[in-house]
Amino acid sequence: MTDYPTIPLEDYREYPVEEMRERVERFYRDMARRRTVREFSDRAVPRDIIETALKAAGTAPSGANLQPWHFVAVSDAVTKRKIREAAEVEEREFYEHRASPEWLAALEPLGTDSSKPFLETAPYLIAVFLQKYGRLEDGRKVKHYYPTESTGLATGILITALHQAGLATLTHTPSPMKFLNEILGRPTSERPFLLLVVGYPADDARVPDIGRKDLAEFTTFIDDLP
Ligand code: IYR
Repeated sequence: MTDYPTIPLEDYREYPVEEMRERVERFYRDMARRRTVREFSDRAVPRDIIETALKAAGTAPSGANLQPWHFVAVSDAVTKRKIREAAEVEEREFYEHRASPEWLAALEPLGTDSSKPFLETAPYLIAVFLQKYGRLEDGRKVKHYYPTESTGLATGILITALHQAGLATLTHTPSPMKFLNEILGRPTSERPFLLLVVGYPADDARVPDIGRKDLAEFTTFIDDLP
C-alpha cells in the first residue's frame, strides 16, 4: 500500500460506560422532541448560528471525502419571495395533477397543501445542493462518489445542529426543484436536494398528531450473546 499522510487521533474521546449511557439517552430524548414545523414566526435568527450549524453539516462523512454539497442560506426577502412563488407553481401542479391518489392519501395526516407561506415568513431558507461532480482550479471535472448519501448525511447533521440550537426546521421538497438553480445562481452540475426552512415556530404552531415507529419495528439485532 502506498504511504499516505496521517495524524494522531487526538480528538477522539472515550467515556465510561455509564456516562455513555447517559449521553446517548440524553441525546435520544432531545432528538425525540424534534418536530417538523410548518408554521414559522418571522423573528430573525442570528446569522452566526446558521453559519455554525452549516459548519457542523460540513463535518459529515462523504464519499472519498469529496464533500459533494453546497448550501445556500437565504434571509433576503426578495429571494425568499421568488422561491415561494416558484415553489407554489410546482406545488399547485403536484396537488392538482401530478400526485397519485395514493400519494395524496399518504399526505393527508400532514395536512399539507400547495400554499407555502412559510417560505417567506421563516427567517432563513437553506437550499441544499448535491454536486454530481466538482471542478478543479483548472476547470477539470472531478467525479463525486455517493453524492446522494453524502449530502443526505450532511443534511441530517444540519437538521440536528439546528434542533440542538433550539430552532425548528421543515424539510421541504417541492418537485421539481430546478427553479432553485435559476433563482440562486447555482450551476447545472448541482442538483437541488432539499429546501430547509429554518426559524422559530409560530407562537400558536401546531403539528400533526403522528408518531414514530418503535425500535423493534425498524431494527434487527443479530447478537451472539447467551
Ligand atoms: N412537496 C409537497 C408534498 C409533500 C410530499 C411529501 I413525500 C411530504 O412528506 C410532504 C409534502 C409539499 O411540500 O406540500
